[in-house]
Amino acid sequence: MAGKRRWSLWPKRIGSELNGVSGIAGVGGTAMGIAGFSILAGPAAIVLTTAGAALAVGAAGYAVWKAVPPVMRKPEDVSGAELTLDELKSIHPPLLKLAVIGPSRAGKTTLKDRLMIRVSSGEKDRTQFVKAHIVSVPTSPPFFLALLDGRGENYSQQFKIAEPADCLCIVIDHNESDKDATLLPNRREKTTEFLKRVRDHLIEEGCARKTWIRILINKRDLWEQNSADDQQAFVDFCEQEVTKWRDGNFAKVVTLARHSNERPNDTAEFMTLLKEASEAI
Ligand SMILES: Nc1nc2c(ncn2[C@@H]2O[C@H](COP(=O)(O)OP(=O)(O)O)[C@@H](O)[C@H]2O)c(=O)[nH]1
Ligand SMILES: [Mg+2]
Repeated sequence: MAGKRRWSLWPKRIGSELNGVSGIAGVGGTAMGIAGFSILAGPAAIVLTTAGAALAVGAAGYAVWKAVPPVMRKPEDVSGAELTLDELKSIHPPLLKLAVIGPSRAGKTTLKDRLMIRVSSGEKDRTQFVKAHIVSVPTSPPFFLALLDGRGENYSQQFKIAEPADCLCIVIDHNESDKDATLLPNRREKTTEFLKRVRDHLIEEGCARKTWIRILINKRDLWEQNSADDQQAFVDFCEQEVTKWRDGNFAKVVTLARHSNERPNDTAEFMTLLKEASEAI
């Protein structure tokens, strides 16, 4: 039903609001009131006490009002929208959360744009903040999921989206360039380090096992230009990385695919995976 709120969340939300800024104002107001009452005498005490009480009551009232749970929205009402992780909590029924993680410039945002059938903004508009993008998967009826994207170089953003996600798409590549086919050893080191940091974080936080993890070896339009032997060595490296996720039992299923955001068939294949995910729910 439109306009519904989850009132059961209200008391907890009031608690956190009171702990915040309005709570501090409330305490300050109470202190002012007590000070006015106990230290001063005459009209000054009355003025200070009244002002303190008013501030405390006002702050508490503001906290209670601010804590009113947001109106629940239906997935279809937010299709194509960009939400914060907090706003995502007001979608009912809850959406499947897919975090797209990977080193900076691996092609995460481009993949998101392709899935949302959007022209990629490319260099002009680098990812700044964590966002949940609502993707409509073309099933009948359509299936909506929240694709979480953040800055690759900002590890805390990567952790923040990997943690609550039901599924992970890990985008890796051979070179941070969008034109250079050279298989760079230092990009491998960066990838290994990045993936280890994410796994360590998921272990530390005791995160639940993901439903699935898909690792995309992106930019194959470039790295497949190398000799067969060099390509094989690169794919072997990627497979070793996949093994670490499998051995660590981070998901029920961990799969690897060669991918390019420049190839519509590859995006279509990823969309098929999302359709299968919708059927599994
Ligand atoms: N050649 C090629 N370039 C790509 C591919 N995917 C992304 N890029 C380019 O790589 C750069 C970084 O992509 P972006 O999606 O912003 O990376 P993010 O930092 O992981 O979000 C951009 O210039 C993209 O156009 C791909 O599959 N092939
Ligand atoms: Mg990005």
